[in-house]
Amino acid sequence: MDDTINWDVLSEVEKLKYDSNYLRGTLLESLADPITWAISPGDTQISKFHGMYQQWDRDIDKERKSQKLEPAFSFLIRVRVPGGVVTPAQWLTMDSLADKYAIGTLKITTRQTFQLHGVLKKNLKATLHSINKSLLDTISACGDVNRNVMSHANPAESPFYPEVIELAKNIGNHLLPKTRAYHEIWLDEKQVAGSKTEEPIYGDRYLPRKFKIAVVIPPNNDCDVFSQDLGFIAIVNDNKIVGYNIVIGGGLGSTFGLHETYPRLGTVIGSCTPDQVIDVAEKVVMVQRDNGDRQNRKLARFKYTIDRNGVEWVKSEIEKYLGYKFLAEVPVKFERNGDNYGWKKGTDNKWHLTYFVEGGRVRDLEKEKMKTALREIATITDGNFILTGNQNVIIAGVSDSIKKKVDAILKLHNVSPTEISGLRKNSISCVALPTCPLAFAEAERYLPDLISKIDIILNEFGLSKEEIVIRMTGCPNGCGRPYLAEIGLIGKSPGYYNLYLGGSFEGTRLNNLYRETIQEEEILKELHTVIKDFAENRLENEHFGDFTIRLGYVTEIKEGKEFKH
Ligand code: SRM
Ligand code: SF4
Repeated sequence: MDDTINWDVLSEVEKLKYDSNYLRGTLLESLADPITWAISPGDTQISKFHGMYQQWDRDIDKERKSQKLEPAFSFLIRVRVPGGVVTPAQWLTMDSLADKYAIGTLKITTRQTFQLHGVLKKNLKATLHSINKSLLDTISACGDVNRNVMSHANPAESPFYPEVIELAKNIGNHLLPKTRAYHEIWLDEKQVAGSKTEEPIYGDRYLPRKFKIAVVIPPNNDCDVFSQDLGFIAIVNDNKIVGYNIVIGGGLGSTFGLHETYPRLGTVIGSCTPDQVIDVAEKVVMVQRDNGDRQNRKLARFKYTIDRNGVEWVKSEIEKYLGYKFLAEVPVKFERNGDNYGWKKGTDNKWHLTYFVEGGRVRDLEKEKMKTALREIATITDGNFILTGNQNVIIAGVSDSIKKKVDAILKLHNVSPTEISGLRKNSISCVALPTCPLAFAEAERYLPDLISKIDIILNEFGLSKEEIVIRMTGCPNGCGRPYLAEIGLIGKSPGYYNLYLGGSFEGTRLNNLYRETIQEEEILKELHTVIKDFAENRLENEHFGDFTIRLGYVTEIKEGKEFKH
């Protein structure tokens, strides 16, 4: 026990991390306990660092309670896939694990990775074994550490893709915890007697809170770089990447009623050369480690460390840790967030198909067999799969002959890319019910139907092709990055949502509250009015979000602190 620390004022999780012997906790005992499907409360925190969350099926909660049974506990497993690149063999492993141990679906997340839902405690070890055998892992996919590093996803859109994806992987690897706890617990590695764990980057209590990093190549902002704790924006000059602008302190989570919590867009603090990026990432993480709030987890993200101490102070602190100063910011221009769909040929002379997966849920329906089709493609492709930060998949790097086969397989299983509205193309919904314990309302299971209804309105005004970013979440934590949407819907209670307008198409502006706690009928009525006005009074090429600000439907939010929910 470290007597210099006043444990009484720190959050409970700080003590758990410290006592966990570098993330071992009592997980082995919890796994061996046959009486319950759950793990101990302390281990539910520690297991996050190993890439899993204990959950229960909320759809059958009441029934279980009435039968005096414990909730139907199971686990969400989140994989670590830097930049979302998955080989065909890895895709096949995940596909079969979904059927064997999970609920039969693969969830592509907003951070370019897979989640399996519904894995029982008794099957955790076998699932993790298979994932690791395929050369993927789940280390640090969750927990108070750096999470899955995101990267520009589409190889067809930039000749710099290979450089950027390599960088994302290197940042992710560099920031992995050094403890062997994961390997001992899940992969049966023997603890070396007398060996001492050290965490030079994280220390013995890891970070105060989760930490997120992304690398993007303008003009595409497909990772929503301003929502990340730390972002790197490629600066291209003379046909090469000459450096990266550094953005710090983005973050979206907030809590209804707690006005000291708010979404915040990242601030650009300068730039660095490509070979400084890993050093910069390490030192930014260390500054947050040493200055983040360890008493109140609601205020522990890097964005609050920055707003508490000031951007200039945090910048100078990072420079102090680095031992050198940042270079000046170089102006860059973003044109959009989201994904560009369809087949595109890259400068690598290969074909890349960006394929829409609604809500990121890969599954087979009665007639449309997406999961089967993607499995079959994995058996014939000569390229990779790339998961995008917008919950889609790119069937990447295929030759001419394979391209034809991919099209044929998609057609055979009735899941060829079809003409969908510009609104649906730009939609994201978080998981929400039934698995997310924090959800107040539906999101993934509801947004597709709501979009069909909004599409009728868009159609009425000849706007069905108009690209408008819409995002829905079941609570204000922001997992679907709704605060950056042109139309944001955030669940308040079953069937009720706050409606936000005014985000920019480029992901560079927060939206603002337009209507509070409304149901579907009212959402549609409100949107009908605004969409009609947009059709009649927009400027040439004006995006919906910009229009709602220009016309005063909502005011522009300049700083996260102004945000209201
Ligand atoms: Fe998230 C918690 C799902 C991206 C902000 N998020 C959760 C949990 C684990 C609920 C929990 O703590 O028990 C959700 C599990 C639901 C389920 O059943 O699967 C969950 N988050 C997701 C995913 C799967 C949403 C999706 O549909 O794709 C995304 C997984 C990303 C990944 O692969 O790592 C996901 N979460 C995000 C993002 C977006 C992003 O990172 O780009 C955010 C907003 C950005 C940010 O972090 O500020 C986000 N999730 C949160 C928060 C609020 C954090 C905060 O600062 O307050 C929570 C709650 C928490 O940490 O206490 C949370
Ligand atoms: Fe759950 Fe809320 Fe995240 Fe949706 S936004 S997945 S409801 S925590």
